[in-house]
Amino acid sequence: MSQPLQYNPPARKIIKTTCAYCGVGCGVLATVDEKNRSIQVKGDQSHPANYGKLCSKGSALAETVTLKNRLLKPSINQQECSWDQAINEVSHRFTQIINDHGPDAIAFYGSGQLLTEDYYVANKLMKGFIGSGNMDTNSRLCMSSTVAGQKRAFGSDTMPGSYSDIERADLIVLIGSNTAWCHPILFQRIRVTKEKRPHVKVVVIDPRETTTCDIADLHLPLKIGSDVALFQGLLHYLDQHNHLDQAFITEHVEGSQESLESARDYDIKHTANLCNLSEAALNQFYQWFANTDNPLSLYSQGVNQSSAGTDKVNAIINCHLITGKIAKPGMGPFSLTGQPNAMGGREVGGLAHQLAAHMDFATPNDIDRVARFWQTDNIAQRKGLAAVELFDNVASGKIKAIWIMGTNPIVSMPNANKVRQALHQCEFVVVSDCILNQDTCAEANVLLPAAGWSEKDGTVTNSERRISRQRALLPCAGESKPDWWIITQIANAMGYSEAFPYEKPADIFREHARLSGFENHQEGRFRAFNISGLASLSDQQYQNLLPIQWPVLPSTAPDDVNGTQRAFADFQFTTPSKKAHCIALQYHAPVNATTDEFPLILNTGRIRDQWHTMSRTALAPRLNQHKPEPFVEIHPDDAKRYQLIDGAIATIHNQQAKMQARIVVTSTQHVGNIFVPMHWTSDLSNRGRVGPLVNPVVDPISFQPESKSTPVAISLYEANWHGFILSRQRLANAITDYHVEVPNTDHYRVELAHTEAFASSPQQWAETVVQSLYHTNTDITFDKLEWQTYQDSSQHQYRAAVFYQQQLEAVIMIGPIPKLPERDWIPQLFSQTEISYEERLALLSGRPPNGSSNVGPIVCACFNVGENTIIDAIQTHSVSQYQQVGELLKAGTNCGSCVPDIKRLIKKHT
Ligand SMILES: Nc1nc2c(c(=O)[nH]1)N[C@H]1C(S)=C(S)[C@@H](COP(=O)(O)OP(=O)(O)OC[C@H]3O[C@@H](n4cnc5c(=O)[nH]c(N)nc54)[C@H](O)[C@@H]3O)O[C@H]1N2
Ligand SMILES: Nc1nc2c(c(=O)[nH]1)N[C@H]1C(S)=C(S)[C@@H](COP(=O)(O)OP(=O)(O)OC[C@H]3O[C@@H](n4cnc5c(=O)[nH]c(N)nc54)[C@H](O)[C@@H]3O)O[C@H]1N2
Ligand code: SF4
Ligand SMILES: [Mo]
Repeated sequence: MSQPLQYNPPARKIIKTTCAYCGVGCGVLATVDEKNRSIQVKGDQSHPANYGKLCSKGSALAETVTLKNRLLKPSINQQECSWDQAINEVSHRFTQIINDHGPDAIAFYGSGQLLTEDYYVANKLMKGFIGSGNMDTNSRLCMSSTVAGQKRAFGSDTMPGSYSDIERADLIVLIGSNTAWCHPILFQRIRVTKEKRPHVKVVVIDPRETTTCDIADLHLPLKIGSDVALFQGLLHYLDQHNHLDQAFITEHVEGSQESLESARDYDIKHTANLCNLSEAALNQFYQWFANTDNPLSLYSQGVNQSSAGTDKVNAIINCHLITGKIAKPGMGPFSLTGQPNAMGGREVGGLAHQLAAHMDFATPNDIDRVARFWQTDNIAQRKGLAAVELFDNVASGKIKAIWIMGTNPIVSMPNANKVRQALHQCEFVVVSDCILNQDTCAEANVLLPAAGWSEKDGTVTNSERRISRQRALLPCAGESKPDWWIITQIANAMGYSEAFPYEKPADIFREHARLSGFENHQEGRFRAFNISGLASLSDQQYQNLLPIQWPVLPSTAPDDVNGTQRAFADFQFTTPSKKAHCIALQYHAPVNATTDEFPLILNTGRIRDQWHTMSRTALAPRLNQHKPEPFVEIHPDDAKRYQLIDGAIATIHNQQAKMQARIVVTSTQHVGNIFVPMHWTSDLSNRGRVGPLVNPVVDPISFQPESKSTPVAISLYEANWHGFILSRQRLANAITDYHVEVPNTDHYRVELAHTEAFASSPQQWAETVVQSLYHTNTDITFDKLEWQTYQDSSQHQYRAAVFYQQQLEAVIMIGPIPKLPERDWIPQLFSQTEISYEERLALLSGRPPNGSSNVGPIVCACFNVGENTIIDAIQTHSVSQYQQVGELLKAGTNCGSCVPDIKRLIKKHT
């Protein structure tokens, strides 16, 4: 078995790479200390995505490069094994299942977090050699509506614009995008643009009043799912008020008549009604769009994750086509991609209906073309199953083996308990991941340790079609290996070694680049995805590749380091006629409506400092403090209706499942909607996973799930008691009905609530808990711990502080209602070698000692500045600008992700 040629970090230990997280694709400058296996990061000033800035997640990357929770060795049925054994087992079982049941009995489920090279090899193995279309990816849950919409409009999945359009636009429309939290560096670019050019207008179209609204001139809190109506209304308005660009339409657009016809009923009154918006607000937006030469429409999951996702995408594109406001500087529809390589995965054909290099099963001759390029006679002849159907087929037993790479479907798929059950009963499950206790790993027969960010080497493509290098900074942890290597080994073991001769990522990249140019520009058609200009990069040139935007044609590369800033700049679209397509559309409400039994719509999404299923961001203590617990946001009217109290716990349920989350009463929510973040897993919260509730309804064209609209019911969770524990040792298991863990630097915090009363007393319960913490600890035994307790039986209050010698080991506080003593001042005590008399008293009284204050929930993750500290500064110094808070406390001066929060506090407290 050949070993992967590892990228050797150069002697100079500052290495340029790309951030591990979102599709902004920021350049990172890493200073590497290989001896101590640690890095420091800062933004790469030369990278055109971020020009030196990083958001809160990017800034904390160094804290995630830890061996804690790492998956370090391969295993078969929980028994550690060698790589040879693991590879033999996988290839043997796959081959056996293919022989017995045919290739469609096997599936791969990949991820936009794989590098392009990993993804290319996985897709080639499944579609080209195993001979089934069953390779799909979590991009199905993320980008597939955009893929389908762009394909309908432009003939290919190609986003025309560039980030530099942000600085050139005069109207920026953010549709279904919480840019401030999910694409923070682009949000900062928008903010700066607005500061420099104050006439620039920003419109936010989102049912929630998100942090992104901080810079909005207009917020349209539309009814969930009604974007098609809103943009059909705009199309009709543009038509009625003579804003069509007839010359552009005649030359470059097909289908405009049918499209305008389909919008005829959407006058402002009717549209306002469908969207639950005021006519005046709609009119304002329509006027701005009509009268601005360069509007830029950035959109994300509020658009894609819908049963009308593809139509929403086309509804937006239609308005740009009909006015000719597209493929020119500062304007156009602009899909924001989610994952670091959401775009790269589509380039290699990671979705089940795609083949490779923007070729697919439906386009005549593509199958034959790719087969000739790959030199295979076993290529799949038809598309495979899309994610939801794919897991349904795992559940029904039609798919007997599945290989999951770089994604956590037990948390992120809709109806996620069904996915867990499906994997549980599946004959053979292989999981490649870097994290040990990720939910999906628990269902694996074979667990393969993948190299992670900081160890991997390859390329990713960001939202603006820019290919950047991700470079290895550190050696692979333990026995982990890069994904491309793992897949190549399995391909070889299955007998396909001639087609998988790769020794390093550059070999794969060159082949991928060659395929993109293979028989491109034939039969009167061309494929926009063409990077054949990079097909002959030497290893050294690949190593040094600068961020570059596709297409990259042989005539331009590799000398032209910028590639193509604007796709379709000559208005030659990738359709047979070279014209773009307007699509005739009709608005449909989300598939499942509310009922008396399930009267609320559940909307789901992201928070500022966590990344998806938290496997990596939760490793960085400072990222766990902004929103430490799963929560549900609900409008005050609904809270009243359902008798919910801010700060208490709610139970949310529907016919599929039930979950619990902390209640946040806020008028930023629409009446009738609730919002729950997608992030919490079984590992950190026993009842905080929202995926099990999400309905598995999909868009009929893109098959993307409707993750933003599920009917549910809500009620108050009436716990017998509430509590929290802060402890130096980690609790092994959930000990109460409601249990959420918040990892921190030198201790763990667990928030608790329980349905039953204590069997005997809180003291006895607390002793049992602490005993379990020190059960396996050899240095400290339970009997050596010193206890201080306070109990008020009449008030049902209990507080305990546990010490070993002079150090704090644990704090436990219990009460009958959710409101418990403040705890934000306690963490610092864990770093002290001694706890003073005052501090001991304070712990028992549940109040910070005199003179020290409770900092409140952390707002600025970079400098650990709490809400109370900021409010105090605002009031003491009569602060009116967020920059003043920066001068006083440093808050907001590093990554800037908390600036909207600071501005809100200023607004509220001056
Ligand atoms: N902090 C952080 N950043 C991330 C990620 C992360 O996990 N954490 N993940 C990355 C990934 S993979 C992705 S895909 C992106 C997602 O980035 P976004 O799409 O910005 O994030 P979401 O929070 O999923 O959803 C965006 C908004 O859509 C709104 N919405 C819901 N329904 C509708 C609707 O019908 N119409 C409209 N117009 N809006 C609606 C929601 O209220 C929500 O505020 O973020 C990326 N960036
Ligand atoms: N309810 C609801 N559900 C959603 C969404 C929503 O808005 N609401 N959004 C959807 C969207 S847009 C997305 S993108 C998905 C994301 O959902 P997932 O993809 O399931 O989430 P992650 O936590 O990013 O999972 C990535 C896994 O890959 C591992 N990993 C990281 N790097 C590597 C690597 O290099 N190789 C390998 N083999 N493994 C690696 C990580 O440890 C982690 O376990 O969730 C979707 N689900
Ligand atoms: S915006 Fe933040 S998470 Fe996204 S790539 Fe940049 S630093 Fe990383
Ligand atoms: Mo995503």
